[in-house]
Amino acid sequence: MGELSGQIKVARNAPPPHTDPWVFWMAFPARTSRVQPGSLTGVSNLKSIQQSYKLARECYAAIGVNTDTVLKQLARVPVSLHCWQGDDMGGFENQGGALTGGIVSTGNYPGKARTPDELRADASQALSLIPGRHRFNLHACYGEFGGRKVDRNEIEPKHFKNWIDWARSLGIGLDFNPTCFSHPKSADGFTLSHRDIAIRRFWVEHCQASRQIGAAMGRSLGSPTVTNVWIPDGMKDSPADRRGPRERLEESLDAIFKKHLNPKHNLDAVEGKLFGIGAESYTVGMHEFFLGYAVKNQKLVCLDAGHYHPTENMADKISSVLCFVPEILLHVSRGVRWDSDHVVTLTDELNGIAQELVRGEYLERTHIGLDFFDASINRIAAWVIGTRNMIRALCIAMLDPHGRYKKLERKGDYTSRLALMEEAKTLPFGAVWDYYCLKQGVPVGEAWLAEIKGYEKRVLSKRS
Ligand code: RNT
Ligand code: ZN
Repeated sequence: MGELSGQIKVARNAPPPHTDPWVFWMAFPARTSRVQPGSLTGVSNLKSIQQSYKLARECYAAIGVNTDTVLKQLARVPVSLHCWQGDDMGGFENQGGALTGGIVSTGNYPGKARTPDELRADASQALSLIPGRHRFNLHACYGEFGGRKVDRNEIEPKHFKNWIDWARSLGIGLDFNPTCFSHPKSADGFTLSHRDIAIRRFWVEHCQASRQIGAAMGRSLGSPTVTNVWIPDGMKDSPADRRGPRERLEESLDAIFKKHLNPKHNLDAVEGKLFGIGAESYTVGMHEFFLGYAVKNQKLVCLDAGHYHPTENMADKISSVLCFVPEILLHVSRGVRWDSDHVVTLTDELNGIAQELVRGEYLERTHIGLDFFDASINRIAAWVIGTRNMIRALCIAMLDPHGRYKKLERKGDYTSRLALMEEAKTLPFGAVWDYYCLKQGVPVGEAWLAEIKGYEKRVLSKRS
């Protein structure tokens, strides 16, 4: 009994105690107005949610899991929503550049955010439908440059002032990324590993400026910004020289990270990849390269769930990598055939990631972010579906009686371990999840969709 208590460590970048959503719930009951008894139908009915939760709580208590404790822990895990789902990675440089770098967003669903204010409004709408307190992840090309041409190596914290003010008003943290693509100086497919030293220097300066912006964000919001470097560098066909670009990349990264920044403000992450569209034969910054770099320099490794061979299990990498680096960043994503960026759904892969974070007690060393692009459906709904699934998977993993599995494993009773793991797959976690949404003041079950449809009618449909 009580095996779970004390097992789940909360994320280091969790909101400060005064923003504990359970206190928030008491202080701002108005936020719950969308979830009034009688205003919803079917499973969303308040009374049935409470009754179902009561039964589920008893069921979990019988196997030593305290659901109330789980929900408190769950509320302390932030997920960073990626800005680029809101506008297909367009950004606001207003220079008419197309998305390049071997990544692509397909679809033309109407209502895409065209301005920073629209994107903030859309993101606020998404956040209001997601239980808990989360974060927002910006790319450098989402700065506000007042109609001026500010090149990537000239960006400054002031260009992100409105984003910082917005984040502060919501009580959330920000994360950041240099944008080393969709730019004339990345047109031939190389940036930090370019053979031309002037181009390399340009991208080094861009990444240095990005770290400063990350630090400014972290300092003003009181929560470290994770600044993640990903580059598209690679070749469509087999290179003659695989070594040169990699050695140049290491040199560029050393220059970028030379300046020490306070980790309370900025944390550096590096993200490797398997291949990109148009760069199928050679990726300079492949996983082994960036893993090695991160271990050597004690940086965060960013693991993107769509960046490995399809039969590789990203979840299994977590406990390996965390033997050697202090913390990790996750880009939770879903690969489908050639694409690495479908909306996150509640798959075995996703549950596997959540299980590893919970069972390995890695939440306080992990920064969970999302990375998918879908322009074929309502973009705000894509955020909500993907983020709710990430949190739902964490909820399921926290409810799992993994302490019992570990005991059985230590005794060598693999039969019981397998039997219990299978039984757990049909435990009533749905009732706990619904109750969590209710307590957090966000729509229960499918009720969030009506909010999105209303917003689409009121706001998105008016955009050309
Ligand atoms: C690309 C990487 C990277 C990007 C974002 C936009 O394959 O996953 O994280 O998706 O920086
Ligand atoms: Zn990614």
